[in-house]
Amino acid sequence: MAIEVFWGSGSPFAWRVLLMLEIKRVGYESRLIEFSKQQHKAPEFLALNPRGKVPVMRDGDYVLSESLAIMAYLERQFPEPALFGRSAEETGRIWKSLSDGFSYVEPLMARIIGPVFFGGVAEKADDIRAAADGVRTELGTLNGTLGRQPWLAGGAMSAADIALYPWVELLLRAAGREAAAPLDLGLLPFDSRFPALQAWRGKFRALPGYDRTYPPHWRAAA
Ligand SMILES: N[C@@H](CCC(=O)N[C@@H](CS)C(=O)NCC(=O)O)C(=O)O
Repeated sequence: MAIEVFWGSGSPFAWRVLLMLEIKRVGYESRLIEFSKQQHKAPEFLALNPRGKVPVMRDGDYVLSESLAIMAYLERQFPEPALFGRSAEETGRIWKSLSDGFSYVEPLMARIIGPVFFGGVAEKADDIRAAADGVRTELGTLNGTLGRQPWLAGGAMSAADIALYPWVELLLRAAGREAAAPLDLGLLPFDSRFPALQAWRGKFRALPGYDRTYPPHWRAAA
């Protein structure tokens, strides 16, 4: 029985897991959970993850939630290509970058993405602008890193790239929304402001299997 992945369209956490599976060329059964139908709060899903969040992975009798935990599991089950490093130094650099992402970069991005997609832009405008200042600084740092080396943690794509990539896409989707226009987030045009990050996005889009990971409702709305 193939690994099953329960995911939601546009969830950056779920997108990481799909990318990891595609990059490792692991076959999997896609179980798309529809948030609009509250499928993530249905008893069958809560039995897999009582928090009612995607992603969830099921491999035989083994069920796991939390995107980074699933990525770590997949790395042990399917070691090639190595995405958490081959040496202590590489592993340290990858976890440093992952930790920068979930500790500092992603929470700032979430303060922009949340109100743009779910409402409250006018009330939260000051906080969004403050978050955007921080995001620009963080993206500038990442852009500098990617100007010196091909991937966030060195010469090879790693879990650090895979974990951050969906957040960048989600941020840019939010930045392009009409609701974000009055905020002047200073993120667009992305390719001239952050050219190395733009080139890095292009490498993701060129991955075999990338299309299968792309949020279906984004495509439908395009
Ligand atoms: N820390 C979790 C976060 C998962 C998460 O927040 N998933 C969101 C989608 S982006 C979700 O399922 N939200 C539904 C809800 O909370 O009701 C992970 O890394 O997997």
